[in-house]
Amino acid sequence: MMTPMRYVVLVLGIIISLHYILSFSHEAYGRATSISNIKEHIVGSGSGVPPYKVPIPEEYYTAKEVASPQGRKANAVIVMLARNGDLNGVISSMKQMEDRFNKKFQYPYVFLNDDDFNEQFKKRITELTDAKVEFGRIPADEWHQPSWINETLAKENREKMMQNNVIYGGSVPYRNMCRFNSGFFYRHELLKPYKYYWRVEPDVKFFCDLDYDPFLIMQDQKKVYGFTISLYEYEATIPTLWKTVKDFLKENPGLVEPDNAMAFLSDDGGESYNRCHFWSNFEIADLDLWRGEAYSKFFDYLDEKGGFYYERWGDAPVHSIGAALFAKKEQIHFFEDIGYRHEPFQHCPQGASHKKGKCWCDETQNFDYEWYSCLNRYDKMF
Ligand SMILES: Nc1nc2c(ncn2[C@@H]2O[C@H](COP(=O)(O)OP(=O)(O)OP(=O)(O)O)[C@@H](O)[C@H]2O)c(=O)[nH]1
Ligand SMILES: *[C@@H]1O[C@H](CO)[C@@H](O)[C@H](O)[C@H]1NC(C)=O
Ligand SMILES: [Mg+2]
Repeated sequence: MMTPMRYVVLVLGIIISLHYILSFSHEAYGRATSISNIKEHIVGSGSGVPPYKVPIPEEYYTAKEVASPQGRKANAVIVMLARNGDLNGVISSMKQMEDRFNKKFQYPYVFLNDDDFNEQFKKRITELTDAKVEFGRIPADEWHQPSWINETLAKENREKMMQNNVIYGGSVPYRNMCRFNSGFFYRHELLKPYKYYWRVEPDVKFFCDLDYDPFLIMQDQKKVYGFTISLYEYEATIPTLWKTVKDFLKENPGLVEPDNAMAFLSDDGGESYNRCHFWSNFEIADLDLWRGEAYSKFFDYLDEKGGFYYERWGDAPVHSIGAALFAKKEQIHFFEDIGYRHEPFQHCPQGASHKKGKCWCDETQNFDYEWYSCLNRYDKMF
């Protein structure tokens, strides 16, 4: 049974609907004017294919840009160490790498992991680029703490570091990562064919278009190590590193490059370490610098002393000391025009290079000459 109230509501509803339908008839040509007309509009074309599913014809797409002059290209690779769980951060970094640079240059990628990358990881990564992508697994002995490390001592030291709130001080995997990046990545099977690499990490930002090939600059100008940010290392992570470096140099006097960058590392001619290092989450470098005799011996010496596990030696100071002592200072290149951020620091190109790269970072947010930066030491060498 309909109550009178419901009856009134129903009638009012019909009146309002009619009013709307009739008001359309005063509207511009093309609007629905009758039920049959509306039907025509809501029934599909019958093809069974929604229009958006019809591909945009090929001729609308622009040809792939190729930016290498005269088609020249370096023997180079983009390399990223990551876990399956880092996927979203990896994707974010890689997409920016492609958009800002590699879409034009088509350098291949190598992803490395201490575990197998899963299918979802490989699928999402491969979708992001037309360049070749390879996924590699790190041999177990190049990742895990070597058997000759005294675990009792290593554990005691990790616990002390945790009590002192040293960042990653209690972590073994972090130490494995630092040791691997210091002494093994450049020997990996998948990196063997290459001479230059660009190291990328998850969740970094690239702020500017890079319209030239940095690998060709490295090659043509005989650079071996490129950086964007330099800063001081935490003393607590490297208490005996410099003493170990000095012992190594005493035992191997012939290995140091005479025109080295010691002035970047030390303010007293090598007596003490000022803790300056290039931030290795960004590196464009020559793999042969690490593969060469000097650095190979240097890494083996450090590894034997155990500081990667008894302390928490980072790959950043280890690479930096290696580059500064075994290369000429002119071979270490500051990529001023690459806008880059890895939390919590960023390098934002200044002046002309900011405009040239169409950078989206705020020029005033720039680490270069902040109190914790070492760039002034780099500048002073020249
Ligand atoms: N496969 C693998 N990759 C790792 C592991 N730990 C770190 N990495 C990778 O090694 C690189 C450095 O690790 P991060 O955790 O970024 O270390 P960080 O840059 O010193 O510190 P934050 O970025 O501030 O956390 C990144 O590319 C990581 O994805 C690990 O246990 N396994
Ligand atoms: C390992 O380190 C512990 C703690 O410092 C020490 O007591 C022990 O003698 C060491 N073991 C060896 C085999 O050197
Ligand atoms: Mg990182």
